[in-house]
Amino acid sequence: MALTALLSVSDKTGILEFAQGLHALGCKLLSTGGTAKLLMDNGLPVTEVAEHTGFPEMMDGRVKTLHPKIHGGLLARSDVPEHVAAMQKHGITRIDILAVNLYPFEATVAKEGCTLEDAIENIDIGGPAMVRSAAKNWKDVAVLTDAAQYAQVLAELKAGGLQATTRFQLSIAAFNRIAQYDAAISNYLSSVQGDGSLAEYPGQMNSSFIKVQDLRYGENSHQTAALYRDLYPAPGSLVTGKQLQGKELSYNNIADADAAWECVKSFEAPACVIIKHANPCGVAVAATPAEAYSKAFKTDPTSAFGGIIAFNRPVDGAAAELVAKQFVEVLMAPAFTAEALAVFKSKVNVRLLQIELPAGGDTPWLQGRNAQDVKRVGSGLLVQTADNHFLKREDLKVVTTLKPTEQQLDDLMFAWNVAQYVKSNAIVFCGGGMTLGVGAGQMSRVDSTKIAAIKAANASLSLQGSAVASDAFFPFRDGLDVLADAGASCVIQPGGSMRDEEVIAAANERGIAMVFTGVRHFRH
Ligand code: 93A
Repeated sequence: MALTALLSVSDKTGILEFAQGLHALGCKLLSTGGTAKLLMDNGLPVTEVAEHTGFPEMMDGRVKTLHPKIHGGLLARSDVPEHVAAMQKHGITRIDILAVNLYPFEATVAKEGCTLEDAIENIDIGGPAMVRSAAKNWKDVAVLTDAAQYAQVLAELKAGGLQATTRFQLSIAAFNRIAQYDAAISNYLSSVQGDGSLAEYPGQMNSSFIKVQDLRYGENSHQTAALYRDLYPAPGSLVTGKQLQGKELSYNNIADADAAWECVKSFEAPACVIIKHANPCGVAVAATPAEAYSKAFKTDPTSAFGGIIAFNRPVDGAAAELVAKQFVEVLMAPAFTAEALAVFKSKVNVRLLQIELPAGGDTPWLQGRNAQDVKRVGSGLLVQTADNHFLKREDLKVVTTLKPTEQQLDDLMFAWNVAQYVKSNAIVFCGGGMTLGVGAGQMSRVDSTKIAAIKAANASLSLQGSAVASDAFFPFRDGLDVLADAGASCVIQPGGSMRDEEVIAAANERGIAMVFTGVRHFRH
């Protein structure tokens, strides 16, 4: 017997070709108003749902397919005699294939100036009802909720019929889609405040994530893990990246790659960032990626071994040659030239990750950034707006008698930028567009300062005349004394300590120029 397909789609992409394919296979086509019109205009024989049910579409289309002839046709089991008898008794025809995509709720609420009324009108009721009916009855019905599924279904039908596994996969995809859709509605509606504006945080935190891949294991080998992405990831974000070659990315690779990518994107000049254990162990800006890499590598060659390296410019042959001399876990960039790819061809284990950055925009550092940061705590969730504060020179307040020179200001701004991506307590010595010593993640600021100085000494880098950034204020003068002893000539820090006066006096005494930012960059 000929199959019956019901097509009801808001996004008409690919539907005509799909319907033509079904028609060529002898399928009977049922359709709702707008979809039916498109198919008829293109010469396909279509029965409108209204004609099929004997009820017109009504109430502005709110009631189109909510009818026993539709839901009976989707829910009846072919292996239950009572279901088959009920169909016969009530003149219900089986619907074998259902293609539905829903009213564009997510796109509607994403539009500037969307009113509550617009949003409500775009809540699809009949579509999800049909999708759920069909997905529940997957043994009898194939449900398509995405144009990307049309080709495979047609191909299998042509080859003699749909596989049961395909119908089951389609059912899972359908329930996933409905869950996302309902989450979007629930998140949106619970954010509407009394005055009609939207709250920054939804009253619900319904997640809309899609699994990207299972990972071999988590942070340690006894932990299982997987990577998920936002339903609509921001362009230029890590999860939009494409792995060009190399071993499978691990959990730690991905965590470090994210740290590297967020940091490198924050620079406007060609930059290179080398990350180990989520902290930068070398950051530099230069005229070319190759130069930036050489400088970044010099900060801490020992730690850079097996690092995650990110560039904010295409990696060319020269940069690739240099990087390939070391053991590298992951190399990421907006693009790789043919010469660069040739260099890594024989290094099959090196993971190359290409993440395209959207062109233009006044704020390239904001591209692909999350608006929110989320952290699990016990059975709870901490949510905050992401640390997207970027400092402008005019925001700086000079607090010492000695004023920083233009060159020192450049170095201080660079150091501050890096410090934002270093785990607290963060102390970063810089000079000439590169990091000279990084002290990260210590419980005391003075220890971070000592470690940063030790790191520079280990790499035989001079700290004489260097610029230092501290992610938060110095609670006492001891940290300042350590960095002055190491040779620093200027310091950037938030200020705001009870003992600011003591710290400023120490800077004056040690001949250091100091600026306050008024903001801090804790990162835990
Ligand atoms: O307004 S609804 O919630 N009520 C319905 O009964 C119904 N049936 C299908 N929305 C309904 N649909 C949706 O209409 C589908 O999910 C699809 O998005 C859209 C297709 O309408 P048309 O074919 O007229 O463009």
